[in-house]
Amino acid sequence: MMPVVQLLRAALKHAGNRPPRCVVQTTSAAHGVRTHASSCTDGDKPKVLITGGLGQLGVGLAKSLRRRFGKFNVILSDIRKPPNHVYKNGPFIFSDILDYKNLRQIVVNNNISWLVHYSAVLSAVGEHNVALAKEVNITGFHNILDIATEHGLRVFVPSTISALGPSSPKDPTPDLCVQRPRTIYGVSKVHAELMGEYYHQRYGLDFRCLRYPGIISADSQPGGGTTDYAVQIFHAAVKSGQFECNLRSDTRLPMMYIDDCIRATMEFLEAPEDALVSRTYNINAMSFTPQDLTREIQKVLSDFKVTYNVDPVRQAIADSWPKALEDSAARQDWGWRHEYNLPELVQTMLTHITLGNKLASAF
Ligand code: AKB
Repeated sequence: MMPVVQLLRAALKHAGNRPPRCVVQTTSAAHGVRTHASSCTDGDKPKVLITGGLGQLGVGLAKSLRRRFGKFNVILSDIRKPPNHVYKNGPFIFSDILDYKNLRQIVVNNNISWLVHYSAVLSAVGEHNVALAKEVNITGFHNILDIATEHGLRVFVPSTISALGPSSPKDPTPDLCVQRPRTIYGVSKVHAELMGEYYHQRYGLDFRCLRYPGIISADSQPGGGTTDYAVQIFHAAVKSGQFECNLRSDTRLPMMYIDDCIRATMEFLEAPEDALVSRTYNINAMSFTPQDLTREIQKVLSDFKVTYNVDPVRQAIADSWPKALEDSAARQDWGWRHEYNLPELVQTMLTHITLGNKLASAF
């Protein structure tokens, strides 16, 4: 374990130069100056269901949505049993997206109006189990689409950099371009983008989709993705001071800190329909390689060492993905702005993990 006090002091010293965080309220958009993320009155609070709630993003999003719409208006769901702190913090129910009747019952019984669909099998695991990825990511999504259409829900589905492939323009990748991904996960994301947009124009479904970069978070772990190294490296840096990376040192990928991802999702969910020129938007924050990330961590933890043991499956996937996403439409149409760049990400992650470990060992 690295000396905690020294690490915290160094991380906080760097963090001292950070600009203050603010929630964007008013943005100048193509449609003139408008307000979004405005506070809701009691009568118009949505009732939100989050599927795949125990993955990397569900608990964080539920926390923000509950702060905004009230604890009992946001239901987390999954097929796994939640940890105690999740169970105690607000409504949690069993929901299997492959069980149409169960899903429909939940939507009806809880008067759901917004559905955030986070259940998915990610890129690396998907390549090892194509049948499962096909079932969860495609069949499961059909259930979501049909139920959302039948009950007039607003439905948010994340796409990701995985929906692009080797023939897509890479640096930066525009919203509209050739999409020929080489993974079942990527194919399922293109399918989701296209089906959602089709249901929007055919049946008026309020479908909303953001293409996420790799998401980096301190207190929730990703599960089976290609960008996972960028989370694991921080835990290893704090715990043991060394890390074995499964991607080549020069693999440049788009990444985003979880707070930016959650804020983007909230703001996009709340954006007025007439502001949305499109239903699928890129969002971008920063891009880096394992080598860039290592150097930045070494500014705080100078003895940190990284070795490389490349996983050919993950490397092939990463090589087919964009290096940066072009996100000017999201910035213009609904006011997207990222807040975290690489130095801020590193300071924040190291501080959170160090404090988390310190607290855990105190109990
Ligand atoms: C993965 O690596 O599979 C995910 C993603 C970028 O969609 N994090």
